[in-house]
Amino acid sequence: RFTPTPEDKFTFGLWTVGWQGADPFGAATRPALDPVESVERLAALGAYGVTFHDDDLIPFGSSDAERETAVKRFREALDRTGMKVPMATTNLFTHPVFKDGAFTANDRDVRRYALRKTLRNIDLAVELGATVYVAWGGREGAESGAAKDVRVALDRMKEAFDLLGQYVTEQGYDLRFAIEPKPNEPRGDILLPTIGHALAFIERLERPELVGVNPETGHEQMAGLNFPHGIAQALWAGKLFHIDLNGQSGIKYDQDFRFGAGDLRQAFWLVDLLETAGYEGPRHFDFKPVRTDGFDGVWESAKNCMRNYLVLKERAAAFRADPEVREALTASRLHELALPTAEDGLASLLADKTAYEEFDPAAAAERSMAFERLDQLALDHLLAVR
Ligand code: GLT
Ligand code: MN
Ligand code: MN
Ligand code: MN
Repeated sequence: RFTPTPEDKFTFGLWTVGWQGADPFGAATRPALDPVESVERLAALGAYGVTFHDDDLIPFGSSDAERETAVKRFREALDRTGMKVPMATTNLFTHPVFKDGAFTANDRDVRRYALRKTLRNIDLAVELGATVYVAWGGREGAESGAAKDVRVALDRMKEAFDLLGQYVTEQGYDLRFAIEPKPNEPRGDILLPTIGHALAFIERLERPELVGVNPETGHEQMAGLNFPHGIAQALWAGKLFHIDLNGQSGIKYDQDFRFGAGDLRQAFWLVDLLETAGYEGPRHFDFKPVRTDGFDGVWESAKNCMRNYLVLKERAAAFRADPEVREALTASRLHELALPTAEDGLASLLADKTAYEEFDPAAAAERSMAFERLDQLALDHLLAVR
């Protein structure tokens, strides 16, 4: 029970279990992990696959020979374990060259370099079987007002995604892009800070059908937003191409806790949503094992990201199956929300005296929505006391 299998489609970034614990105030607390060991251990824990930044696999500045060896060892580990690589991404934030951004750096040479670095890794991503390419613009932003002309920077951002879209189209690649929003950190303010900003941006692109979002739990919550609501809108727009699951407690620095830590109620509603909405992509964990722990804590937290997802999946299913919940949903008129408001058409709405002239707002205002009972039923199921 609560033991994952590859069918659950759990995936992890190499950079998650591989995080060495360096933060702005302290040095690394753990040694580097060999990507091959990560693949093997995650496979043994029941994961479906791994994801990577170019630099996670091939250290920045590697020679062509070193690159070949790293890719070969990685590919052998994948073949041995049956692990998949559904997604890959580019590191456009660690090297100092990206201190003012990548696709929107003021320095044009840096922008051209960032595009080439990305295109190079797209080839590798496709070779390894990825169908989603994530773009987290962590350094695309500013700390002060005049430093970035945001409208012009968005032109450059659009230019970058248009070129990337042209590239995968011309190459005939089966690869779509997923923009990962974040409001701040490491920049004072980051461009495309929320799911909503990203969705609006995507519609301005040359090939909007190739671009969706990769929202991260904690990133929306850093902005005080309701993550399941954001995910629901991304699903509604047909744009949930990928997802980063982790834990966050309120509006503060990016905590990147394991999934299930942080805001547990939002995690419950999120799993309920993903499992009922027919989301079929990987359940990807992007967390940082706490730097207080050794590798025991790394593998323990990786295991528990998956365990917590499965526990919440069971709890959410129990909630949905409970006859009292169904009754409560009816009392709260959820079925009525599902009815079109004016399927009879505008003319008929205008002619309908019961809709306005004869409508009694005072009487309608008196009907209780009965949300309290419904929410307590959810909490009881979440706490497994029903
Ligand atoms: C980085 C960031 C994550 C992004 C990754 C993709 S890397 O760790 O904090 O949220 O998803 O570039
Ligand atoms: Mn994060
Ligand atoms: Mn992320
Ligand atoms: Mn992160």
